[in-house]
Amino acid sequence: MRIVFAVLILLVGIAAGWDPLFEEPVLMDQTVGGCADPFVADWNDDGLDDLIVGQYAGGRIKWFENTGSAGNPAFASAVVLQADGSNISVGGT
Ligand SMILES: [Ca+2]
Repeated sequence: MRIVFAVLILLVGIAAGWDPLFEEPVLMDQTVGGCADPFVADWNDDGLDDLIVGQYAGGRIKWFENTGSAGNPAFASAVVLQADGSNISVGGT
């Protein structure tokens, strides 16, 4: 079953010790599977933080490349991450 994520908020933190400061949230209109678990990481090592989203439904991990900038992120459509030519599965339903 697919669940449409109407809003996904990306918090870009600027850490100052244990007192983080957050930028304005970025709203996304993307479709991911149920029980999504987003994580921010620079997956392709281009200096821009991307979104890595694990999902329970289907057990897939999706990469949303940041095609914008650090201060104004925009995200490409999802790419299902693979290893050895097969979709990575982390279990789930
Ligand atoms: Ca990146």
